[in-house]
Amino acid sequence: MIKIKVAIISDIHGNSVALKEIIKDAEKNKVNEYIFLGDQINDFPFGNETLEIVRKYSDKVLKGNKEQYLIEYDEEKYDWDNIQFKNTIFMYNELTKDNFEYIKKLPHFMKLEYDGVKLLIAHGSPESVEEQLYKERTDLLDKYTKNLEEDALIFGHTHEKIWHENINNKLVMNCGCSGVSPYYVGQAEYVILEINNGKISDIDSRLVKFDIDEIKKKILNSGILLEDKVFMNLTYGGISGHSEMRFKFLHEARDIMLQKNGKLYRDNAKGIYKYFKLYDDDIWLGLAEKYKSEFVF
Ligand SMILES: [Mn+2]
Repeated sequence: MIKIKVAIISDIHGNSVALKEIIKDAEKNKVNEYIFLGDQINDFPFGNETLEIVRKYSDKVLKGNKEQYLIEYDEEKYDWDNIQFKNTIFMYNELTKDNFEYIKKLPHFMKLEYDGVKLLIAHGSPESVEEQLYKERTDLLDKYTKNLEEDALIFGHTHEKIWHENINNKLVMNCGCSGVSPYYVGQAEYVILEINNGKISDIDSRLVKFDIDEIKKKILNSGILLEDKVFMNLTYGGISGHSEMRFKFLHEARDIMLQKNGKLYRDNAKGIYKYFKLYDDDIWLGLAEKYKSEFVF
């Protein structure tokens, strides 16, 4: 009888503090395998530290859209000087050459097998890192499971809370968001999938505490605030009980940008950057002034 415990971790977004707590919890629970579903880095500026842990624990690691941004920025060398874009450039400059070469080689999806149980893992969807498989998108979930050879389709990217369903006789699971979930304060979610005797015997949604004050200190020491304070205020706000503020800020930015320019994306954007909403500095800084009472940096 073989029992395998697989930790599935998605969307860390550079939150190395949360990742360390997840690893501790997984080790306590006798996890033998680790899977990372993409967006390991970007948003919080602790990408190298995050990748050091990811690379130590697993070779089953996917590329997310946040890794893809850096790769395409490297290829195209966009000269976008928007303040909002500085967070991406900061991470691009900070990442070691070795880590950059590592993320370049990561796959968008992977087929895995544990004791006869077959899994298809993806960041967004089996076809795209950027496609969003929300729970309500039954059309897409049906499309991707109808002819699925594997027993399970497992993904992240939408930052919904962890959910799983049986669709077309397949397990469909969104593994939530470990590093920047808008639904928890100082808590990270991940999944422990247990395979026992050739069958999935348990799906355990874990919630582990992490120290948001430690993240605040690390942000202050990182140098990112010299480039742009707004993005860090939104990201830190998102994990410290102000995700509503973050949500409202970005929606207002979107509305103003559309009213002002009639578009959200750069004309010269290619690839994944066709999805990257880039706001003018006057909008970005204007809203920062409006929301400054809720900012901590
Ligand atoms: Mn993503």
